[in-house]
Amino acid sequence: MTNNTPEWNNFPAGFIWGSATAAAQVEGAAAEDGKEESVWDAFAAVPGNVRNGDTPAVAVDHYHRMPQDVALMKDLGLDSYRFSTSWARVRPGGRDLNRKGLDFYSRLVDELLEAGILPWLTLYHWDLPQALEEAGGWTNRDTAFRFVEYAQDVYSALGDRVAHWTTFNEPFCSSLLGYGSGAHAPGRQDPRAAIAAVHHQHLAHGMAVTELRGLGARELGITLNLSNSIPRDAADPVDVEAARLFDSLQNRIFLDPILRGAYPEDSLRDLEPYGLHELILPGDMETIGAPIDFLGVNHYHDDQISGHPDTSGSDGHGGGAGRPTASPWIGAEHITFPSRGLPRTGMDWEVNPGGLRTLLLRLGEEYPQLPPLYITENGAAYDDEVLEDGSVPDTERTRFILDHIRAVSEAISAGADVRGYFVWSLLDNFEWSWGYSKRFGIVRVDYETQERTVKDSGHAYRQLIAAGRSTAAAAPAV
Ligand code: PNW
Repeated sequence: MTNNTPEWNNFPAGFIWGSATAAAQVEGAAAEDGKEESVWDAFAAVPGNVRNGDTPAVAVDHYHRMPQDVALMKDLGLDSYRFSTSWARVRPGGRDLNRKGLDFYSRLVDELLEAGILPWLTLYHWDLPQALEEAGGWTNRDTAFRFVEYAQDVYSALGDRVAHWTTFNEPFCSSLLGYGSGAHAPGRQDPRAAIAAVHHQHLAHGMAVTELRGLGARELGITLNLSNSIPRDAADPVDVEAARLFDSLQNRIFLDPILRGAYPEDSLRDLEPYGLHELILPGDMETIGAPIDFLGVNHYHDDQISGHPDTSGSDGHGGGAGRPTASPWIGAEHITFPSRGLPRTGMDWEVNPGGLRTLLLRLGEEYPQLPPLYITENGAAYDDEVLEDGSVPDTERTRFILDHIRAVSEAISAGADVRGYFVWSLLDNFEWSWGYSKRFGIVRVDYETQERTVKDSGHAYRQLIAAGRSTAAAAPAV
């Protein structure tokens, strides 16, 4: 397959090609230089929560191998590196600043700038200090205020060198999976707590945007994991209603408050039994709707939804990898995800690149005040094979990435304002409740030796970026 469609070369000048990771997934050094436990350290310490008893304690040792990892990014030709700062490293107990922890990120940013790589910083990629969880975590409104203090610390140390600031990564996961289904840390299974976590993370986002804007931040945004909600049978009212509920919980309860300063009417009605109304204090929605400069979109799969019991072998969804989980679909626990018979990745997620194009175009149609978009994560887990010469011929991942990049290109041709694309992930890493059993990297990590090897997908991505730079027509063949 050669990707020589006319759309292939229409990426706008300055389009950012990057790759992403998150602190808890790569850093390790979980108890070093003053870092204390995050909810993920605590969650992983409980047997059964994470596949094979894996923990983020060592991960891929990025904390110690950071300069080599930045050299690797440079070698791949990345324009930008999307990483997160660990709250439990910067403010270990959630309250006092740990200068040594913050210094790590300062060194990382210097190293990136030295290599000509744009730092793209996310403040919250799920590693809440455990001490704050013990005070109620995201069910406690006070946590939003603690978040703003942490954001101020990071901004005052790095604001002179980092232009792109993302408040939250996928609040869906850190609220509905963390407090609703229990598949993610802190592992609570309480629908009211999950809804409180949604609202308080929104509030923390809005307050931090206002605060950092006041301090001079130039590019502020949030990253959401969005997914199409396709009714199994558009003529079946049961499926249509299930798709509405899914869309509300997966997409619109995040998009609408942030882009319109209001929860959707139907979501407010659906979630009244779980206390959403009572959580909203005067002024909250204006705070949450503070203007942002970009929206990050993470996309892995799109979803066919039904309101009927599933008989077709459900597409893998939101489930945990070990412990029994509840449904994250608060008030819509009955919805199912019938298979469409599409190929699946190692996460059991169906592959449908055209879904990304549809999603990007829908955002533009439904949200007139939509800021520029960046694909902040897209990628796939597969079981990689390592050949005797050490190479990793990950053909399926390569195809997945290139097909999705083509979908982005098609969306741009059709009018979507997309300005960058970040592959998830730079390195194989700690895949949350799946531990180290799922590999998303374009670079393989040997977990015994910590040796890094660029996979074929990494080579293809390097070639694609280089081709774009030289404006050559050639895209890598798969
Ligand atoms: C995202 N789900 O996580 C995250 O932002 C990454 O940290 C992660 O490694 C990547 O996608 C791959 O999973 C998700 O169960 C984890 O619906 C779980 C779900 C969605 C996103």
